[in-house]
Amino acid sequence: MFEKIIGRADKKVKDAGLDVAGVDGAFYIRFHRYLPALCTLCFKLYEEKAESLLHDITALLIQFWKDRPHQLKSRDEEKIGDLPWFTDNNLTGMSLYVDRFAGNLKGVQKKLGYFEELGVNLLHLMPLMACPEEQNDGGYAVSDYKLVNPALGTLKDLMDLQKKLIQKDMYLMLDVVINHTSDQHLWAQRAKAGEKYYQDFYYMYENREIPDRFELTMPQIFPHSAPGNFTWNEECYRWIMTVFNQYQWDLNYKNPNVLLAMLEIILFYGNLGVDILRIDAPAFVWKKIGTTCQNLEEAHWILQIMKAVTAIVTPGMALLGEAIVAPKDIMKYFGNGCFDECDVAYNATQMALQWDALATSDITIMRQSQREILEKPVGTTWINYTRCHDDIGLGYSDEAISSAGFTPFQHRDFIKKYYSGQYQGTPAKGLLFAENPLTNDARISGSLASLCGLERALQHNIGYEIKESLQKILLMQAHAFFYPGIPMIFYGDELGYQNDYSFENHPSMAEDNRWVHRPLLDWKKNDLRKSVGTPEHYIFSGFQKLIGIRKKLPCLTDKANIEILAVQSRQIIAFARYTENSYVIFGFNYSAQKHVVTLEVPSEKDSWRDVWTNDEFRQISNKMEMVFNPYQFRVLLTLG
Ligand code: OTU
Repeated sequence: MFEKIIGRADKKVKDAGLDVAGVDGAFYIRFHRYLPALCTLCFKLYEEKAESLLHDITALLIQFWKDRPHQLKSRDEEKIGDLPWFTDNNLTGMSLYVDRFAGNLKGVQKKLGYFEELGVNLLHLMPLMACPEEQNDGGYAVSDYKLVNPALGTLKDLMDLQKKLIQKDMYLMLDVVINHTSDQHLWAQRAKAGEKYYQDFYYMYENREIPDRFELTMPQIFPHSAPGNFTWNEECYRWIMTVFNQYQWDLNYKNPNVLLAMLEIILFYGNLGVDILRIDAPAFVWKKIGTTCQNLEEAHWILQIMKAVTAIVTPGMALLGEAIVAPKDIMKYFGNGCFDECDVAYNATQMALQWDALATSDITIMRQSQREILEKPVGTTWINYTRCHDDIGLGYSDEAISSAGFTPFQHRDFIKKYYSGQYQGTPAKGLLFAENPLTNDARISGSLASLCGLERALQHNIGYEIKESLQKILLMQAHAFFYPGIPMIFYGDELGYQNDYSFENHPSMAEDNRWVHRPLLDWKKNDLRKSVGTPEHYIFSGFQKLIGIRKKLPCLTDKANIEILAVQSRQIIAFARYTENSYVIFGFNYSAQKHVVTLEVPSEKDSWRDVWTNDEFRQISNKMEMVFNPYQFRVLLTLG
C-alpha cells in the first residue's frame, strides 16, 4: 500500500551516502522494519499531510543516525541480549532534582560515589532544561528543550556527567515534556506576537465557544491552583488550552509540525546518551471535544510513532510512558501487539495499593488487583516506587475495593483522612493535594518518612513509634525492590527526609504542596547515615542491604516470573519469584500485629533461610509455618 512512499524513503537513505550493506546495515534494517508502521500511523493521524511528514521524518532519521556518536552506537549493540537490558535485576534507580540534591550538574558528578555506596546505578535527573525562574512546575514548563537550565550548568556539564556514568556502568534517565511548553518558550512567544505558524502549535481561540465545549467533558488536573483547562492571554487576546498550570500551554498534535518538532527533540536527547526517556504526561497529548481528552487512541498512535523513530535511530534508549492512569488503561501504553509503544511504565497502581494496605492493615485490595497488574507483556517492565516528586493518587479500581468488601467512597475517604492527619490517632503526616470539592477527589502529598509516621514519632519522641515507622519505611521500600520492574528511589527517602513545610513561604511554590516532599538535601545531615543508632543509618543501611539482595538474585530480572501465593491472611501478602533453578519467596506483613502463617512451598524443597533476618525454617511436606512480626517482611531462599 505504501510502496511509493517506501521506495522514495529508501532512495533518500541510499542517496544520503549511508553504507547500508556495511556499517549502517543495522540502521537500514531497522528503518525498513519500522517504516510500514510509521506510514500507517502517520496516515491515520494526518491523512493528506502524512506524505510530506514522512518525508521530513526520514530526513530526521538520517541526520540523527549520522550524528549519533560511535560510542553510543556500540553501547546500543552491547545492550542487545536475550532480554531487554532494562528488565535486569542489576538496575536500581534514583530520581532527584539536580539543584536540591547537589546544587548543580557538577555537584551531582561529585556525588557519584554516594550512588555507588548505596547501590544505585540509574539516575533520573528531574527536568533540567531551561525554564522560567518562577512559573516552572519543577521544570515541567520548558522554555528551551535544548538548553540546560543555566542555574544547573551547561550542556557540556551534562555530557561530562553522562560520560562518567558510562565509565561507571551507570544509566541516565531524562524527561521530555511533550504535552506542553512554558508560555515563555519561543514558540509561545511567537504565537503571542501573532505569528500564525506558531499559533497553530497550540490550542488558541478567540472566544469561549470551543473552550466551553471542551470543558463539558474535560476533568481538571489542578482544580485548586489552576482551575479550568483554558487561560485567557492578554497579549494575543486568545483563550489558550492549559490543562496543567496556566503557564503550561498544551501543544496541538493535530498539527504535524508539532510532532515533527518533538521528534527532533526526542532524537536530540537520544544522541545525548539518554538510556531511558521519560515521556511526561503522554495520556494527554490528543484532545477531542466530547471526551476526557485523556488516553485517546490517537495519543497511543503518537507514542507509537515516537517508539518507531527511536527504535530506528537510538535503539538502546528505552521509552518510559509516564501515564498515571487507571489499571485498565495502563496496559495499552505497552503497545497493542501490532505496533510497539512504551518499554516501561510507572506501576502507579501497585504504589497506591501499598499505601492503601499500610493505612488499612489489609492487603485484600492489593491481592485482588495483582492479576490485572501482572498482565503486562514480557519484555516490558514497570518502574516500582513508593514515592516520587508527585502526589499519590488513589487510582485503583472501585471494583477491586468492592470485591475486597469495602465501599469505594468511604474507603477512599478513610485513606485520604488517614494520610492527611484528619483521622484521629493516625501516625501519618501528609497533605491533601488537588482537592476538588465538586468531585470530592483529592490526592496525597508527603514524604515516605512522614507518611510512614517518622515525623510524628520523632516530634513526640516515642521510641516504639519511631521503631514502627522505620519498619514501615523498609517494608514499603522492600516491596518495591522485589516486585517485577525497576525500583526507583526518590532522593532523600534513603535518608528518611521528612516533610519540608518551607514551600509555604515561597510565592511560586505555596499553591503546590507537592513541594512538601521535595527536600533540599543537607550533606552534613546525610553523614548521619554513618552513625549507628540514627534513623538515617537505619534507613540508608536498610536500603543498601535490600539493593545488595536484589542484585544477587537473578530471579528478580523481570520475565513474568512471579507467582502470587495463597496466604490465609488479610494482613500478609506473599509472592514467589523464580528461575529454572531458583525459587525465592517474599512476604510482607502490612499490620502492627504479629501473625503466624502457613506458606505453601514446593514439596521437593527442605529448609529455608530468610536472608534479611537469617532466620531458618524447615518445611513439612509442602507447608511451612512462620511468624511475621509487625511490619516485617521476609526474603526466603532454599538452603542447599
Ligand atoms: C506529570 O504529572 C509530572 O510528573 C508532574 O510533575 C507535572 O506537574 C505534570 O506532568 C505536568 O507536566 O501528567 O500523566 O500531580 O500525577 O499531572 C500523569 C498530578 C501526569 C500528576 C500528573 C502527572
